Amino acid sequence: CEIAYDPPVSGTSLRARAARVLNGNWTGGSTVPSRSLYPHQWSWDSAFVAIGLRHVSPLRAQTELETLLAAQWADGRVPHIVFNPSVPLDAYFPSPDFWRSATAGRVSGAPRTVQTSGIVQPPVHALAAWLVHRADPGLSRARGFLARMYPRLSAWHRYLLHRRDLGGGGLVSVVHPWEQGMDNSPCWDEPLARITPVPAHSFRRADLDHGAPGDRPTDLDYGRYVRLAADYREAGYAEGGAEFAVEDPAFNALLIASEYALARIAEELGAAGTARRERGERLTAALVERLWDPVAGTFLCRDLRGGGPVAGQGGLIPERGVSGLVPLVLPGLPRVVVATLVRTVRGPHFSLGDRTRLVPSYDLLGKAFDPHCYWRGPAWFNTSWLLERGLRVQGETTEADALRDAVLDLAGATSFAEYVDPYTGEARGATGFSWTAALALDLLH
Ligand code: 9WN
Repeated sequence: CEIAYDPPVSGTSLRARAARVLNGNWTGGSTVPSRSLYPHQWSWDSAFVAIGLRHVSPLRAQTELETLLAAQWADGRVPHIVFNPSVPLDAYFPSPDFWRSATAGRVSGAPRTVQTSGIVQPPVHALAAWLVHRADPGLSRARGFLARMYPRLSAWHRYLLHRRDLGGGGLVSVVHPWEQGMDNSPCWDEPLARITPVPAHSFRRADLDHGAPGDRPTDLDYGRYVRLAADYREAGYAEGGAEFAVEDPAFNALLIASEYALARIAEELGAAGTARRERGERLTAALVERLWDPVAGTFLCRDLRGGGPVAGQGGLIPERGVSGLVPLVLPGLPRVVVATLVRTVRGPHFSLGDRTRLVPSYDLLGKAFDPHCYWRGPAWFNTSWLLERGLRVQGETTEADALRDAVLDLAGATSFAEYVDPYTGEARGATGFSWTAALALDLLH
């Protein structure tokens, strides 16, 4: 069975090297992001992994998503981590004994067979499922892959659209920076500053056993992450009282892209996709209405707990992160928004194709910019893959081709680094990182 999953790979081509990274990180039912730093299954990582893995083993790509969705909660949420029971508790923090999904998540219907976290990550899964299906439709149909995935993916989107519309304007809010996936982005500095951290000595950070402290979030950040997660857990993982509630452009754009993918999945299964397409259009309009800032030339995050002119609607956070560029993946954006976004990607704040080869995670001119610190400046491969896709969707083929070449060059040159210095391309964080290998594989096809 393992042999069928893992076709042997030989040679030194980029394809072979990337496939070997994914084989090395495969645990039998899913892929760890990195053997050292992240020894469990992560939600959006698995979606990106499946997108690349489909070119090497469509069966394993299907299994990757099936394993993740098997850990879905009864309320529809797909947890951001599915824990591997054979990994020691002290290998990653926060571990299952922190989240206590089986007890604290009982009201929300956490699974009993597997331990998970209680927060979520960006919903790239329906898009991934559709792309995985297309890699081998015969295998997918024979295994009933989409027929089994569809109800779970629908419930996942339902959870987000109904339980997470905390601003009442149609968009989804994240209640923790880990949910959005760009953990210590300067976009979170303002809403996080209001959170009282737990004392630093009350937890032990396993990440510092593997990562350079200067490349990782600070202890103060962690104190706040822990406070928010513990409060959410104590509330039984029910929304409502969230002290941190932010509408993020990338999270919502990925939901919309996935909603369009769900429309195509529905049609493949013989159902109608029209209502989902219409929802995608409505959500795109809400995204523009609530998060577009024409002066900044990008989408911004809306801090629902911050101050602003309309009570309960918070205000836009004046920081340019790569998240604000991700809506480029949406086909239905107004033309003026697309033209402005493309100018912003090329302009001094991100300087793509000029001073940077991959898209930095944060504004090069921003006061918090740091080329080495995690999501405060370094360029990541998943966001560059999304931007490559976005530029291509918008007909910016030359730019998209250049970005694709840069992703492939730097993925190989850095041994599939987790992130890189956006100016020099120097590897930072872990190497042998799964989504870097997977998304390079995807761009090779
Ligand atoms: C917390 C696994 C994950 C990614 C996130 C990235 C990082 C975790 C951490 O690693 O977050 O979820 O421990 O720092 O920020 O995007 O999914 O690769």
